[in-house]
Amino acid sequence: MPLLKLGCLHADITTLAVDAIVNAAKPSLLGGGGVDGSIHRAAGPRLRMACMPLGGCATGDAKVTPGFDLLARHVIHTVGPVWQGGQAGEAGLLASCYRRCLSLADDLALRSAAFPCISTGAYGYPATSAAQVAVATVREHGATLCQVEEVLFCCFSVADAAIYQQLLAGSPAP
Ligand code: AR6
Repeated sequence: MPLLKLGCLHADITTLAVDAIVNAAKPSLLGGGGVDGSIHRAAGPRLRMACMPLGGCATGDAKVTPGFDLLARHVIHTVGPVWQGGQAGEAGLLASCYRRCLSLADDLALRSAAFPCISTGAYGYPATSAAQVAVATVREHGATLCQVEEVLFCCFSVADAAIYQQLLAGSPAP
């Protein structure tokens, strides 16, 4: 069983040539702003067509489509929780997003996947707490019999990348 390698980078996720990029989508899966809007623009209109029959996606769940015009072969769409102060099960739902995405990637025998910082934009989840959930959940998955060999945390800001760098180095986040 290969060991799961974790990394982070400061990039636009639509430029990554990985087996799957993850989209921080809305429940309708029909496109929106933020990373969702960028992914739909870069993938082209066939992505929305592929999302239409999926029947939406519940918070904490994930669904997969082809990547169409993207370099990534697949898009795994997940719906993160809206931050409500931290007492509404947000951490569990966010962890579920990472688990479900990795489980779909395993089902498809994908080797590499890149995640944006799910829920930390329009949905308001504090960046450091979200990164702690993300890294812990992906590490837990890596301790199972998983197919995925490399997970990248794709940060759109230098500040987010610094948080992940510290967490991946084993230090407490800033
Ligand atoms: N590449 C990587 N990360 C990005 C990119 C990009 N091109 N663009 C933004 N980010 P958000 P959410 C980062 O708001 O909080 C949408 O309208 C961004 O800096 O995209 O889960 C959906 O349709 C932030 O760190 O997603 C939903 O309605 C992270 O991606 C809702 O927003 C997530 O920010 C989902 O909200």
